[in-house]
Amino acid sequence: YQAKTPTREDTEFRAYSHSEIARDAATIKNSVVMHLTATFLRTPASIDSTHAYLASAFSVRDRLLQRWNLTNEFHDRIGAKRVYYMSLEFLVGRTFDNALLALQLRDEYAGVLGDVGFRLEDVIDEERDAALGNGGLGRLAACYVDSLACMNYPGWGYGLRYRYGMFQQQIINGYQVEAPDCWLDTPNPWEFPRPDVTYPVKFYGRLEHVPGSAHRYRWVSDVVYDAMAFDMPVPGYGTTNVGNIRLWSCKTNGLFDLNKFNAGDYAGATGGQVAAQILTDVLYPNDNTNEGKELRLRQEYLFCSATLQDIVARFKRTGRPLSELPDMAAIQLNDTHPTLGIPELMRILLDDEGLEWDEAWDITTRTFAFTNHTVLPEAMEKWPVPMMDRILPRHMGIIYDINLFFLQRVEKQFPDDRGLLRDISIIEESSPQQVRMAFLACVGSHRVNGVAAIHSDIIKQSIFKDFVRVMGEDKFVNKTNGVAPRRWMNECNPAMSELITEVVGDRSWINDLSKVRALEARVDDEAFRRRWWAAKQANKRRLADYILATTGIRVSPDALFDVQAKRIHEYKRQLMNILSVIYRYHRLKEMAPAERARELPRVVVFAGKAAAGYWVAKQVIKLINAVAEVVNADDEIGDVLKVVFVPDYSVTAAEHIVPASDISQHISTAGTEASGTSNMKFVLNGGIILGTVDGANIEIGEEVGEEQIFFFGCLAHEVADFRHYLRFHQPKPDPALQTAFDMIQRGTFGDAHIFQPLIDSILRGGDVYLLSVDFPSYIEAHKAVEEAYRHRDDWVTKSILSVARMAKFSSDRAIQEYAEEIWNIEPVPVVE
Ligand code: B1N
Repeated sequence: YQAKTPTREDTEFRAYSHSEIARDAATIKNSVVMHLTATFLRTPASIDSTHAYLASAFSVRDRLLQRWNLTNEFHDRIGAKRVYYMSLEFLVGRTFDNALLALQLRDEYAGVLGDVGFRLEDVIDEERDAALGNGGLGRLAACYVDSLACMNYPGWGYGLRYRYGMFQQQIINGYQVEAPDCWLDTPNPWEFPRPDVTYPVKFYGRLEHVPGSAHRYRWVSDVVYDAMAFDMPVPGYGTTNVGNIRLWSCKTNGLFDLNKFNAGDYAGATGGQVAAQILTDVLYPNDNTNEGKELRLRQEYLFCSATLQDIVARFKRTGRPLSELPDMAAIQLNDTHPTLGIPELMRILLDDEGLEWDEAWDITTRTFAFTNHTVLPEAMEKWPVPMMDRILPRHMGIIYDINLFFLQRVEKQFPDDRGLLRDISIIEESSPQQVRMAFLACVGSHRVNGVAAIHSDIIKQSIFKDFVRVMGEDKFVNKTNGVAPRRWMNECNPAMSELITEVVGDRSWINDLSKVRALEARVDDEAFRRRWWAAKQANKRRLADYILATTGIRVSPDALFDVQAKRIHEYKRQLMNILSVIYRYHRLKEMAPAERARELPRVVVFAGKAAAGYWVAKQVIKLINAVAEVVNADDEIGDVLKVVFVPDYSVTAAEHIVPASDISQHISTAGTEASGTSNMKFVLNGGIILGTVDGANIEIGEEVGEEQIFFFGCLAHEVADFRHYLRFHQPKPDPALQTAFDMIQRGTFGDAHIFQPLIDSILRGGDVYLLSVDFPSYIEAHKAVEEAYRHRDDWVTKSILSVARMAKFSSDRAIQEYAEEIWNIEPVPVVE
């Protein structure tokens, strides 16, 4: 690749692409009308809000792509080192509003849309979420590319372009029912297809050793698919920088089988295309569980191969020797899902580029770093050796060699420790043998990090204990998660954002969250406090409307809004929450009307999806809905207690729910939630946490101060003993918990027997998540919350102080730490 010398035409080209984005109404209107007529064939009579959205989105996209080009051309030209964030999930949500805010064109577009008869809010609502992720891990990836763009760091996300994202959740008869998320059935303005960026990816086949070499093989296979790139621009707020998420889509590299076609086998003729497409058809809807399916392994490999080929090709265009790859590229593995990138880079360096093992290994380990996101055993990726050997024979061979050299080193360091060799081996000696992907990722990376302080400590003492001994403690670091203030404050909470802007004096806090500290000075300002409260109330009214629209349930914005919104999982203990609601309902029923009228009215909001095959989680959803139905219909109870399950939780739903919480619950069994990120979002929006001493709750408590958080429950170091005890002894539920069980068993919420397995998981199944242990302190914590909420003055103080002290949890802080301590990259503002 040789850049050509610029001609006069090039200069004109550049003058166009460097031109400032036009902000005047006439130009914007022109471009919207152009797309309405020329891209979508509308006449004034046939414009609906769908097309008003599409046309304005395409008009914004034009401007973004111009900046996209500038950004990447600039980074190429100055030879900037880039970070590549490899993730099987990017939970982006909507882009239109985010882009308008970033380009500071929101008012302009609102004006132009108003002229043609549409409200911006309605037009925004036409966009479908890009839901290419399950939960926290995928949303974290989206926040991180947002921060990269906003902070002018050169870097891209890499992922898969699933045709069907996270399924849509319907609630039918109280049960979750999954419907496909056909998000690409309408035109998607936020992706740019790149047919010229396509790589072949091989599967199966056999190996031929290259004579005269030590580690070089030729991999011969007939099964070759094509991975084609689609680029999603990531608008940076307050910068001309535009980031990128490059997503791969799979197809066959041939046309179709002409022989079969000519023989009349039409289905067979396109069979290969169908088989290829399947690879990027669906996102696996598992959060914190490893499905272990062969298709998933093939997805992972397609992703890793295309990405590494692309990174190496881009590097080779610089003309530098391969030994300098780690000076130009840092690759971050978002959990183990992209770990095959390690043997894939080794394969490219050994087989395609002809490097020797030691040099290839040195380049590889200096390039990769690995983030672990969970300690749950059921989430640990392991692949059967026979499966890996059949699908990826070359990679299996490379993994064996990586393991061999690693174990030789361990043996030299700790001679005669057979147990250590067995425990630390990348290959687990089970039958069949399994490849432990977390170990491979650890051995192949120069840094391993956890996602909150407690989590990073735990992994050093558990899954990576032996690796700390062998590779030293310095390899294992902490990078506490963060969230993007653009989406999770400025975009989703305009009322509060206006107040912050007023206090700070300008909008600079959106890219520099340390400035929100200025709020502390206003905490005693009566007028300000009233406006703060009013902003929260406005958000609660907005959520009440959303609840009415999605569930038909009417709730009072004057009640305490108590929210638990996250994936449904036993370790997150939605069951404990609903059991406490049942107990509350029981207490209310026992009261005399006058006493009941003095109770603090509360709306308990649940939202979240269960993995399609996770039976227990689905029963929990059913129980929540069964309780909601009875409680909400009880005239004696009225507004004192409402229970709501908001269906189809998504990024967009979260943008409605998060700003409206008074308290939010993050109540995982201590030591099980690696970090959590919604805990940060809720507090950044002036909500208070009711939570366990787990994940990032701990650091949030340290930052905001213990007056500003309600902790309860046993501590992580106590869990093992409780679990051990409960394996051999039935728990004796305290009276409150027993009351809740009794109510269910009496049939208060319908057929008791459907819920018996949930009760049994506590009474007979060892109560692995320690509900019986934490329930009494949980009930006490609820009382403390109520008491505090009744003192509105103190509550507002807590809310303001919390937001003021949350700067640490900006993803900008997290990304800066990664950049400086792991990636060794620098911000480079784009200049001409
Ligand atoms: O990653 C988030 C953390 O804040 C959460 O605490 C953590 O639970 C979440 C397999 C996962 N860990 N592991 C997953 C997702 C999909 C999958 O197939 C595991 N998700 C988390 C961000 O650090």
